[in-house]
Amino acid sequence: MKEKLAQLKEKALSQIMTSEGLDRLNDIRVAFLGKKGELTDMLKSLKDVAPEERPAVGQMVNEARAAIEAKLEERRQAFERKLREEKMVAETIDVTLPAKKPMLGHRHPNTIALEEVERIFVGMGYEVVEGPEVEYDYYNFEALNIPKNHPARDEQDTFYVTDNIVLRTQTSSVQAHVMEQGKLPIRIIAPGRVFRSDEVDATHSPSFHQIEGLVIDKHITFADLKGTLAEFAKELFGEETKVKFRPHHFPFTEPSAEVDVSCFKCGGKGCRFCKGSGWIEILGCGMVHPDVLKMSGIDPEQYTGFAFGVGLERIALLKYEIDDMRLLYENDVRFLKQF
Ligand code: 2NL
Repeated sequence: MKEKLAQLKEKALSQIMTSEGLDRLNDIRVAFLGKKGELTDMLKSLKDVAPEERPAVGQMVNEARAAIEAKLEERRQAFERKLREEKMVAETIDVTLPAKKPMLGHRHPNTIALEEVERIFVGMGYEVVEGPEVEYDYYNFEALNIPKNHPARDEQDTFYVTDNIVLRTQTSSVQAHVMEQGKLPIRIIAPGRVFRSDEVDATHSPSFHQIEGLVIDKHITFADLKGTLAEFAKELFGEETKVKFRPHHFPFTEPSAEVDVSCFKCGGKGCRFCKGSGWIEILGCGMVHPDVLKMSGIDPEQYTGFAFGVGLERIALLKYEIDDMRLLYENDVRFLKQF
């Protein structure tokens, strides 16, 4: 019996020492110490041992049990330590790695250009006003001296919603509302989306953006218009920029002009950018037509004013040297993230 006990103990200890994994360790515990385990069996057969030897053999069984349990515990702790270490290695974080940069959005070139133009005019005391994109024919055309059958209506191929409602072709419609409200003087810019039934190409789109300006007060002259736009051009394109006013015609202004700025690439000498001329066209303007003032209830004998209209996309394309307007609408991140 003693012999068998010693063998059993050795067998258990060696199995424990060579076991791999916590599951296997538990199997060994059940095989030796469980209800039907080998050591438990041996404890049951203690009754066959001579009574005088029972205490000594019983003590040996207990010692064997204690030794096996101690070894199981030792092995279990070793496994757990190993698992913990493996986990630590696997989960190591290299705190010296450069952090992932969060993706940052960019302002659209149109937005940058708009904010720049707004900054300039707000700095000169203008207010920014907005109005609806869907507009009555009256505010888009009639109030601006463009009656039905006027050829200007064909130039600005209009999207009609109904017979007398259109998608605005210019933000003058917003300014027509402000004039009609009758609070004078007026010093505003009206930026916004406008619509014209144009085919898409490098310089045209059926929907683009315009910024119009309007000043109405007593004693406003063409000199005020020239000074204002000269200052605007300098702020937008640089202190060296010169402006040139060429006679033009718009139905809503008289006299009217188109304005060129000296090429900010070559300074006016002529280059690829200004197509050799040294000048770049940027806007249209003029003195508000007396009939336009009258139509809004403003007395042209007392008040005069000037107005101008500039294409936002045109400014953005020029300032950021973009050669195709379509890039502004495609929202390709590779393009947008350059600004
Ligand atoms: C252009 C020309 C222009 C105006 C817009 C205007 C507005 C009112 C009264 C009179 Cl309420 N005129 N706007 C005047 C001259 C030119 O725009 O070529 N824009 C891109």
